[in-house]
Amino acid sequence: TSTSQPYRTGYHFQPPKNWMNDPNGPMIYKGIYHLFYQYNPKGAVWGNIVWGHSTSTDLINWTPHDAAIYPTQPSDINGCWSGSATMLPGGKPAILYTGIDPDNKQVQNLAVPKNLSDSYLREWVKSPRNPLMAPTATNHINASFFRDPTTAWLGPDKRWRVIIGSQTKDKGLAFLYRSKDFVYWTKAKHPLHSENHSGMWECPDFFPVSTNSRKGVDTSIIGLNTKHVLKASVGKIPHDCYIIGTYNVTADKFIPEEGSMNGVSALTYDYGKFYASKTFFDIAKNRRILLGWINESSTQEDDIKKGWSGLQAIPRGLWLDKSGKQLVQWPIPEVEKLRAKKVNLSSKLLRGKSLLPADVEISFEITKFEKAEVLDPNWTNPQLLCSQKGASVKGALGPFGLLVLASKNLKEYTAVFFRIFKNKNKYAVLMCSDQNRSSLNNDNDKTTYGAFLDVDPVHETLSLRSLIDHSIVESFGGGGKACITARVYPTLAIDDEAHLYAFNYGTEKINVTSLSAWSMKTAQIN
Ligand code: DQQ
Repeated sequence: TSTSQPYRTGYHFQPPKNWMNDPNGPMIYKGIYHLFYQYNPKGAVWGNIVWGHSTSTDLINWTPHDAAIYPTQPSDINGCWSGSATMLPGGKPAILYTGIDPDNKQVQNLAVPKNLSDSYLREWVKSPRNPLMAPTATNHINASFFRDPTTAWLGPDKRWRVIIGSQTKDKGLAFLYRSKDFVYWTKAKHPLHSENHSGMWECPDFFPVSTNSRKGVDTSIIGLNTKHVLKASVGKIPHDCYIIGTYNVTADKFIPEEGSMNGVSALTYDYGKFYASKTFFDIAKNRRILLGWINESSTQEDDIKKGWSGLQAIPRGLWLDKSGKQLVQWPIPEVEKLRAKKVNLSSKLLRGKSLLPADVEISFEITKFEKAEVLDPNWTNPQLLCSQKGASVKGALGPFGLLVLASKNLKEYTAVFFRIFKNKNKYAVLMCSDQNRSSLNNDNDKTTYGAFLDVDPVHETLSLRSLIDHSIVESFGGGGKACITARVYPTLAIDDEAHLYAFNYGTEKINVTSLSAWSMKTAQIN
């Protein structure tokens, strides 16, 4: 980074310049990880969309390649939108993606590698049969709401299945298609799943998770000791929401158990900024990895000035919590290779360390709960609660946590913190990321984010980890049970002037049981 570019990242993926949005077609092929992404080669705003391409051996350091998929056929001449990779028998990757045709209709296309012995998969050949799935006069698909094919899965009947995000009226849904050969696709009578009032389902994802291990499960595995997760990017919230349930392959239906795509009971990957995400199964390390797009919170004018827009989150491992009621996410261990100087202040509070970029882990212990404020039954919206009770509002048990990207005089800081409330005969933990004071530049969107964290502070340690990188703060509460990502643009707290503090503005004592902070080496990113 330089003084002219204080917001470019040290270890979060971004192209050298221009606009980036959704991660596309992540996969591992011959030991190489591939990340494609929605990219505008011509500027820092959305448009002219092609598939940018980078590869990596550790998902942290990346090598750039030329765009992999770009408009060449009538079926994608107005844009190559989001899609996913599937490993076909014999380890041959295939990409299904949305193309925008000459009438601006959304259709689904197939591309396969030109040369399977090139582990960088630099060139892709499109099927002469494209488009393979399209809105027609008879299938009642709205041509403006038909996009983002998932990784396909193979049923016991040897047929491939894929879902495509859509909406009819206000109902969000996932159309299901089947194919024997990956080329001829037939629409199933019923969608895999739908939900009223959830609006368009962008970038759906559908995959199994193990019920008794953190290990990932390959996408076509159905049955014993697994549940299924259906995720959709719900634009009107906007969040990546998910439902945990089971997949009945005979009926080809998803049977939901926990979560929804809308409303207060929606389970969300990340309660801050995180959208259009996608998982893939990493066969080399038997894990399921989640990638997500982190949009800017700055104005379009500022994006054009700085010449770029959009980051990718640090890849996260993802698994089913032992409660079976939610997912857990944690940054992949590869990111820890970037940890440099360790600042270990054991139980003492960290005061004003200049540390950027950084990785911080802190754990708290609460011994006296008597004074905890009572949770009002009307306080059902954690984000609202966090904005009403921001970092500067004193309480009893909290706010306590971290001030990151803080200027020395605390004119600027981003506060990531907890509050604990008494809730009947239990305690509720609120996790917040408060961007209100993050920058003296008031043109930025400084919305506060919040989530309830399913941790019992009486019997469990309450932990927080934050990955801090110039203009992004990714926070993980309770070992990854709630994640909140924020974009911030400090004007004072940059480079050596970016400090880190642990704080407790509550009246009650909170013990810091462990605190480790590392400065982070710069990753090789394009
Ligand atoms: N971004 C893509 C679409 C997708 C949206 C276009 C989600 O395919 O629905 O760039 O951010």
